[in-house]
Amino acid sequence: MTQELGRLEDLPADYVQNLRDLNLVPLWPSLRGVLPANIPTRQTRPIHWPYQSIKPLLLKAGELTPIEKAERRVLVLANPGHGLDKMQASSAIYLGMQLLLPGEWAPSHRHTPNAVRMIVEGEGAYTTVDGEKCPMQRGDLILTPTGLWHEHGHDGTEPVIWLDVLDLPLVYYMEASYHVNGKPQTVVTGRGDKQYAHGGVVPTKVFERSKKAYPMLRYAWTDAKAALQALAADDPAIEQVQVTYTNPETGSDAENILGFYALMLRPGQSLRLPARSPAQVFHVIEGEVQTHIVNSQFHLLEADTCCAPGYEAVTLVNLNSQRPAFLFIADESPLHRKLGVYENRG
Ligand code: 1HN
Repeated sequence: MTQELGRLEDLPADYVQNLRDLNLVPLWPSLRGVLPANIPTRQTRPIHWPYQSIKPLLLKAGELTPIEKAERRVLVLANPGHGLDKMQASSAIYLGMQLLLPGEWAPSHRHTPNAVRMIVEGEGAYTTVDGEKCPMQRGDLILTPTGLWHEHGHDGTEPVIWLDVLDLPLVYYMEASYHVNGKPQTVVTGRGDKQYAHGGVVPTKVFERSKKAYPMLRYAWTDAKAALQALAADDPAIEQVQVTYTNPETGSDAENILGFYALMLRPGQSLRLPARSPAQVFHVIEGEVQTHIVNSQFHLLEADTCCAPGYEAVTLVNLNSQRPAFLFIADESPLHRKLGVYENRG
């Protein structure tokens, strides 16, 4: 049993004040708070953000705020457990839905937090990252890792919307978050997503390593989906039909702090993900999925997003008995593994 510890109120007020005047604090009244028994306190609540409620408000933002006044026109998917003003989905994950209208341009900048974009809707936009002009199509994942220049443009005719995922809350907490503005980039030849599109056969320079820390910046949905379908067809016994977005030269996670995955649920499949320490985000690329997270059940439609706190099992159910469902997942696993706090509790 955990021993009850002395409270602040048990101490003489003048003693506590003496301590405070010297910038000193007694540990024992707060010890259980910062180090609770058996399982951490989590501010991250299970939250569902339905796309159909975000989209009209995002389009309205397009009318209310010109891109020049926004730089990035984003509605942040904030978790009330952390306080909406903190703009965090979990302790390390930031989520936002971004709108770019035809003809608009979001100027070049770079920053310390790592970002990725998952394209939700629309054709004709592109993002230029480190000189590589990456077309944005539904379901594509595009990286803008720490320090790389990036800007967005749109030559199409319809609004384009994407989901931004950043490790901003963590980098901000570290007092390491800042940006630098730049000039429009010169587009270079040679695109990592073309060179590394086929995982088993990669450019021979792999053995000497390119000078790029992030050799592949765009992961086409057509490739990720084909990989999932091939995996499912190859072995009907695989329960978790999932791929990890990796750095094709090192085989490690695509970015340093957050992990990114695509998951296929077979028609009608119910999949239980074990309770692991990292928090997670689920975003539906195709299909309809029911999620069970702690005491919440969410019915996710296409383009819906939800989050789950760490240390909790999650059950995902494909509600369609004829067709597979496809999810994009972001989590804090690379961070937890690097820091040595990663746990799988089953
Ligand atoms: C950012 O640079 C982008 O480049 C989107 O599109 C969202 C949220 C916080 C900080 C920087 C972008 C962002 C961001």
